[in-house]
Amino acid sequence: MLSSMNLLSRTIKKKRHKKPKTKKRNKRQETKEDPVEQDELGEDTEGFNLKTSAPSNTYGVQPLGNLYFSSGSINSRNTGLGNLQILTDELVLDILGFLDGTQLGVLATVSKSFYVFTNHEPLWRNLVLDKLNGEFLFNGSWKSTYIAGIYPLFDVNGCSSLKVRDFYSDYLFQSWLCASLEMKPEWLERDNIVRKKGISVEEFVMNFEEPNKPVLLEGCIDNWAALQKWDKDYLVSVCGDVKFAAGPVEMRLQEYFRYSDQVREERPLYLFDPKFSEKVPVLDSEYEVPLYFREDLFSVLGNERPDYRWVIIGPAGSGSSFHIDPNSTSAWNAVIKGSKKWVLFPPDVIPPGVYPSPDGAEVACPVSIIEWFMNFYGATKNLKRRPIECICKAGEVIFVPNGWWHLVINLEESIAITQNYVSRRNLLNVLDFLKRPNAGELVSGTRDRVNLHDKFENAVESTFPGTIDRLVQKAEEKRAQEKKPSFWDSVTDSHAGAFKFSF
Ligand SMILES: O=C(O)CCC(=O)C(=O)O
Repeated sequence: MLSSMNLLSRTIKKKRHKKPKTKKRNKRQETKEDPVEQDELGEDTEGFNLKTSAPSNTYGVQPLGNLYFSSGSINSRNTGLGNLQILTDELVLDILGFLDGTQLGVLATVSKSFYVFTNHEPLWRNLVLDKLNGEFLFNGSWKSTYIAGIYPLFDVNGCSSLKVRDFYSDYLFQSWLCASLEMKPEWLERDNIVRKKGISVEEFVMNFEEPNKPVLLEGCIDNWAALQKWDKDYLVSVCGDVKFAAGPVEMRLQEYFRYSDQVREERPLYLFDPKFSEKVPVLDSEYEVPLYFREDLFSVLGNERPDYRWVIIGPAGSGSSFHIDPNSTSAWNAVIKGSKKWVLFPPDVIPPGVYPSPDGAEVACPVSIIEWFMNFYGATKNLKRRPIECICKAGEVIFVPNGWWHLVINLEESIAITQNYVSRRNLLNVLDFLKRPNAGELVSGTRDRVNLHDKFENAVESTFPGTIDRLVQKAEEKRAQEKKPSFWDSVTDSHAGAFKFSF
């Protein structure tokens, strides 16, 4: 266990699109809303637990604060960087990112400091993904994977790593820490989502879809063959050598599993493939859209509809950082193996630590999901409007209403299916979204971003004539209704907080 420490906050900017682009308890609701006392007692008073399988390759990097307890007070980070010591660690790494593997190897011999910086695993990960483009066998670390891929005759197993004394850097330390931490129990215990089993489609629409509220649906995929069959061995036997999108590359499934079985890193590559049904039709035949989500108006676009269904596979610690789903669609996400922790904020509450750009096209957020938990989860307990949270387990399906921010982390190796859809309840939202002036930037999952609005509107109109007009009229009536004061509003004086009578 580590003692509590101050952690610096690192952010990255991402395009707003939810899904990575291809190319590139059974607690009921009543049990949930009380844990204020629990938070107050538990949070921040405990340290962090390291995973038993935490990566050991730290090169001896220590957090900067430890420098003040060291007798020599020398930071070999600075002495070994020479004139470059004035640069931030992030900038040093950005510069090193321009070098190839041989150059990094040569630079590593210059000083202890360069040795540590040039061995930073994300640099080697980028090189592997760039140069080997999905054609690699993960070899325990990204550096040795790179060397084995580029110089197959070189014996990477003979290489050992050195520990450097007196190297202090919060940035590098935190990167290791985030790869090594277990989720704290406090981060997992809040469970305040409404859970339903066996409700009718009408109840779902009235209580959740229409008011745009999340719900966890139990028992609605019990008939899926996938639920019984899909595990690592089965998937490898059916499609082990089929390539799937994982981060910026396409990898054979068996090679992805070889990677995900070994990897311990802050942001593991996540397999997130929008074409799995076409690539492996048998997978398509082993699940079906749950009853509640069968109305999907984007289907009127046929092959021209934006990407809408994904198989999602990842090790513990992988997941999706805060985002809103694309094109103002709603989604469902069904866990087939493993379990996922969800944190959801309504559309009008921006999660702490998340900074969307004014045009909504980009989002800056902490570098990793675990970093968000370390630095921002605690802030959610002071919010007036707390997030909806849950752990979604195998056989359960979560409904993610349009516009809701959400973050997901896999608590164990997980396999899931997700689909995004447009029903009549959010058709007008989607059309509005597609018509925004910066649609070319915002719309995702399709090549023809700018014309999607007109194509979709025309296709809906010709398949379901009059539907859009009826929905517009209904929305206007609802707005008028909401503006019209109720009887009690009309007889009370809202400013004085008293009754007003005008006989
Ligand atoms: O990682 C996951 O399973 C969640 C995926 C997600 O957030 C999404 O599909 O929008």
